Amino acid sequence: TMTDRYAVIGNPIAHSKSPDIHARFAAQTQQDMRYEPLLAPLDGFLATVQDFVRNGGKGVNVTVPFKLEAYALATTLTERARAAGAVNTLKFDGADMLGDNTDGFGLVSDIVRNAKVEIANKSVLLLGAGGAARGVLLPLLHEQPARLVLANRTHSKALDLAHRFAAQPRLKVSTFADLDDSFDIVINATAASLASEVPPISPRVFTAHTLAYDMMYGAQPTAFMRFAAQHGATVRDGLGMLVEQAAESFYLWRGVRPETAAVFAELRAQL
Ligand code: SKM
Repeated sequence: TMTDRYAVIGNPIAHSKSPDIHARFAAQTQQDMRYEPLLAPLDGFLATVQDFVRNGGKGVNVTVPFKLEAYALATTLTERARAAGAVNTLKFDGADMLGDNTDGFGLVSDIVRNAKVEIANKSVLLLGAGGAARGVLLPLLHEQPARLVLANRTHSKALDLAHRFAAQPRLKVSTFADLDDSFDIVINATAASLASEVPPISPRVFTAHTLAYDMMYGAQPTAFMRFAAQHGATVRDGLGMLVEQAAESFYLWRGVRPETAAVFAELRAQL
């Protein structure tokens, strides 16, 4: 029998840690599979997927900038993919393409299971209103926070995003300038850290009991993490989210749940 093939598709893709993560999951769970990085031309996502399926591909992770195209391509969508408006996991089954989004699951598991910080009944501030924020909103709301405040540099974008979740009374919107209360959990889903910048928010959002979570990760703490730590918060980067979203994709494809703690530690040591 042929080894099942999986891939992560993006542009760029060379930086991706997904092939390393999934190789470790496969070895640990003794799954006979391969997982490779696939660079798609910016105008060639569909052709790359079709070619991969023709060559025995069973599933893919999808990363920047193709998550919206993957959403459009899926023939069936999970509820969380529909809410995210984006797909990071495709599973191929004959002509059927199931589209899922495991990013929000990854964030929530990393906060609740790994960092051991409950979201239920807590106040949560989510910074950003782009794809990253939208991808995690429904899984965060499912944890039943006391309130979830969405804030974005462009206020109208936050209002538009919140409007899609109009039936959620716990979801509020604020401008950056109006943020004045402290929060139990502050999540940075803006791209500011890519430019070593911090969203322009009051340090009063942080206390000594706050978990400040940046969805980005790297060898060094991000500018957001340094800012939050200076104001007393406990900080965490997005490496755990990356490993947990991978584990959930792996489970969707293989029906087996890999252990994540050792893989997380190995990836951290490599950064
Ligand atoms: O959603 C994930 C995606 O599944 C894989 C990934 C990567 O390999 O860097 C990042 C995120 O977009």
